[in-house]
Amino acid sequence: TSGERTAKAERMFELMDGFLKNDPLSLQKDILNHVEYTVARSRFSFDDFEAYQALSHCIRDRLIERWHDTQLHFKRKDPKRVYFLSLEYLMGRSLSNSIINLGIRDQCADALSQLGFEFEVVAEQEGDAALGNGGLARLSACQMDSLATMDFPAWGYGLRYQYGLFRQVILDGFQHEQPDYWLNFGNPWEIERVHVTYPVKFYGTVEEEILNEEKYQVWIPGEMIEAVAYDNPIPGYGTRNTITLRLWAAKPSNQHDMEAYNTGDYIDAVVNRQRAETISSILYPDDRSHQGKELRLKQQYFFVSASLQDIIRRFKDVHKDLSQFPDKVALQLNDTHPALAIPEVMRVLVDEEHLGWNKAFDITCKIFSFTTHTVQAEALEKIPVDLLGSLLPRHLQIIYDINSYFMEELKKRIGLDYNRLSRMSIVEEGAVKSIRVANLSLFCSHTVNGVSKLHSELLQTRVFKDFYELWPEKFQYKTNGVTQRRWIVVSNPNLCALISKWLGTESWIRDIDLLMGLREYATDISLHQEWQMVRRVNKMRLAEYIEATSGLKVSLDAMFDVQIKRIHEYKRQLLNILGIIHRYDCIKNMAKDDRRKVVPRVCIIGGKAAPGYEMAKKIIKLCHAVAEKINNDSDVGDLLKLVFIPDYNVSVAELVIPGADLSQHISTAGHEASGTGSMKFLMNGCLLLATADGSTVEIIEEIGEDNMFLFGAKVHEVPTLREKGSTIKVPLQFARVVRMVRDGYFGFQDYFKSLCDRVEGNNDYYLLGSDFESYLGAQAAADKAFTDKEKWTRMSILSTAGSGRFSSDRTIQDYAEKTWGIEPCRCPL
Ligand code: CR1
Repeated sequence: TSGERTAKAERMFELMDGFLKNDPLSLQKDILNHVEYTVARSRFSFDDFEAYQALSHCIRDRLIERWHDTQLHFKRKDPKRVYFLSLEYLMGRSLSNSIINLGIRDQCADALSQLGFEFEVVAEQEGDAALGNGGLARLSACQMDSLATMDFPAWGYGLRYQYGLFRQVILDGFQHEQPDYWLNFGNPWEIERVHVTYPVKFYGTVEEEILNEEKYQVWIPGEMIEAVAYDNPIPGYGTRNTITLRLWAAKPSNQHDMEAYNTGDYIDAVVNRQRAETISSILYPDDRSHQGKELRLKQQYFFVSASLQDIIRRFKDVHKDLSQFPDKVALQLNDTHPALAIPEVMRVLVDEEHLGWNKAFDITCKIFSFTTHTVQAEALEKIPVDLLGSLLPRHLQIIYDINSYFMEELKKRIGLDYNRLSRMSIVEEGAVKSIRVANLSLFCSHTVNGVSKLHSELLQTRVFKDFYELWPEKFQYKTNGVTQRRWIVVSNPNLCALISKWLGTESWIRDIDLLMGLREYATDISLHQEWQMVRRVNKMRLAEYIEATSGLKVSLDAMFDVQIKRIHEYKRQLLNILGIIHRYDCIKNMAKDDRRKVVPRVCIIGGKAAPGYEMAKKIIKLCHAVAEKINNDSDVGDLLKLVFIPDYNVSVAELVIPGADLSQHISTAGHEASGTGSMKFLMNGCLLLATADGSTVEIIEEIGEDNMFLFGAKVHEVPTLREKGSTIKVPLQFARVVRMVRDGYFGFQDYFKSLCDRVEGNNDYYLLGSDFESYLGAQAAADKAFTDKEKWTRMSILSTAGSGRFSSDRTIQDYAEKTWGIEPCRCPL
C-alpha cells in the first residue's frame, strides 16, 4: 500500500547519511574503506595500483549517485532521447577524467598525498579501455563526454569486447601483435547488470503464419544467445548529469537447448554453450576493410538487437502507441556498422507488433540518421547475401522488401535508367551477390552527414552523387570535434591553468568560444614567457618517456615533430620518413660549418598497422631501419633523431600531444574524411604541417594560412595528377631518397622493394613524388619559423585561441539541433 511505501521511504532516508562528501578527509576515509573492504588489502600497506583501485571505487560510488539522479530525472521528464549506436569506443583511462568532470581534482590529490601517494602516479596505474581502432572510435568517446556535459538525454550503446585493440610490440623493428586482455585486473568503471539481459536470436528459418486472417512471417531461430548489460557511467563536466554507455557482453542462454543435457555428454554440451561468449570476445583490428566474416556480422546484429530491445522496452514503459516512437527516440548510426538496426526495427514493428508495412516503414525512416566516416567507395561495407540469409533469414527478406519499394520509388523519379538503378540498388548483383549497407542506410535515414565540410562535398559530388541529386535535403555536414576536457584539462593541466589565468575564468571548459579571448594576448611578452615555460615542461615529460621506452636521449632545444595515427598509405607516414631521409642526407653532405645552421629535430612517429596490412607494416619497419642508422651516426648527433613510439593509444596521445612543437597531417588531399588528431594538437598550441584535406580546410579558415605550414596538391588537382601518372616530373631529391632505400642503405633491401615500387612511376597513387617538393618547402618554412621564438610562440597561442570551433561540444550542439531534435534535460542539484 502507499502508506507502507511512504514508511519504507522514510526509513531509508533515516538510514542514509546523505550524499558522499568530497572534502579531502572524507575522501581519505572512503579510500581506506575501499582498500580494506573492496581491494581487501591492509590499510597499512597498499601500493600504487591498489591505491588506484581504491580511489577508483570511491569515484565510482560518486558517479553512481549522480547517475541514479540523472536517470530518475530523465524518467520523470520523459524527453526525446538520442541513442548513439557504435561498434567502437576508445575511452582510454577513466580515473582522471571522471575526477575532473566531478570537479574534485584538488581534493583527491590532497587526500592521496596525505596518505603518502601522488595523484599522477596513481592515475597512471590505469590501463586503457581500447574498444576501438582509431578516429571513429575516439570520436565516439569525445562525443559521449560532450553529450553528458551539455545535459542531453543520451545513451551510448556498444559491445563489451573482452579483448580490445591489440597491443603493438616491436621486435627487431617489426610490429607484432599481442592480445589486450584489458579486464585481467578488473574494471571498476563498469556496473554489471545481471538482470538487464535480452535474448538474441540467430539462424533458423522463416515460416508463414495466419493470424486473424492476416499473413505474418515468423522467424523460427536456430540459436539463442543472451546479451548482458554492462553500464559505464559518463559524467558531464560542471553538471550533475551522468549518462550511460551500455555495453553488451554475450553469455550462453539458459533458456534454450535443454535437450543437449539428455545426450549424456554433459561436458560437451556445456563447452558448446560456452562458445556463445566468443561473439563479444574480440574487436576487429582492421579499421577500413571488412571481409564479410560471419563473426563480425554476428557482433553487429547481437549489439543492435540487444540495444533495440532495451530501447523499445524503455519506450513502452511509458507509451503504448508506437506511432509516437519518432517523437521520443532518435537513433544515430555511427557509420554503417549498426545498420542492421534498420531491418531489425522493421521486423519488430511488422512481425511482432503487427503494424502494417507502410506504417512501420514510415516510423523507421523518421528515427534513423547516419554518419559516414570514409571517403573511399571501396571502403563501404557489403554483406554477402548468402551469409546474411543463413544468419538472419528474416532480415534478408525485409531488406529485399525495402529494396523493391526503393526501386519502385526510384523508377518514378528517374524512369528506367538501368545503369543508375543498379548503381543505387541496395542489392549488388556481382560475382558475390551482396547488400550495400551504405545504400540501405542512405535510403532509410532522414539525415546523412559527412564529418567535415570537404568530406560532405565529396560525398555529394562523388561517393553518393546519385543519392544527393535526388534527396539533397537529406545531406548535412558535421565537422568533427574533440573534447577540451580530455585534451586540455586532463592531459595538459599546466596549459589549462595558464589559459584560465589569462582569461580570468574557467568557463571555457564548458564554453569553448571563450578561448578566442586569448587572441588579445597573442603578442603579450609575459604570456609568451609563461607559454614557453609550460611547453618546455611538457617537452621534458615527453623526453623522459622517450628515454624510458627507447633509451634515446633527446635534446629539449630541438623541434619535436610528431606524426601519430593509424598507419595507412593515404596518411603518408612514408612521405614523412622519406623527408627525414632527405634531411639526413643533407646534413651528411654539408660542410661542418654549415651544420651549425641546421634546426635540430626530434622526429616522432607512432601508430598501429592492421595485422594483415603488409604495406603499413613495412612502413613501420622502414621507420625503425632509418632510425637505427640516423640515431647512431655521430656526424648527426642532436641535429636529427628519429623515434618510433610503440603501442600508440589514447594515454600515450595524452602525453605526446602536449609535448609536440609541430605535428603532421599530410594525407593526400581528398582522402582523410576529417582527422581529429590535428584538433587535439591545435588545442595544445602545437603548430600544424598539413595538406588541405578533411577538417584542415576549416582549421585554415579559423587560424589563417599564416599560422600553419600548408603544402601539397589540392583536392581538385589530384585526379589530373593521377592521370598524368609517370609523366609527372618528380623532383630529383625524391628519386634519390627512394633510391637509397632501394639500394639497401638502410638494410632489408628485398623487404623494402615493394614499398619503393609503390611510390614510383604510375604506381604512386598517393602522390608522394609530386607533393615532395612542396612538402620539403613547408618543412623549411617550419625550420625558419622555429628559429624565431617570438613568432613561433605567437603562432602557437593563436592555434589554441582558434581551436574552439573544433570542440565536440559544437559538433554535438549541431547534431542535437539539426539532426536529432533533442533538448537538454538538466538534472537539478
Ligand atoms: C576517418 O578516417 C575521421 C574519423 C572520425 C575515420 C577520419 O578522417 O576523423 O573517422 N574513419 O570521423 C574511420 O575511423 C573506420 O573509419
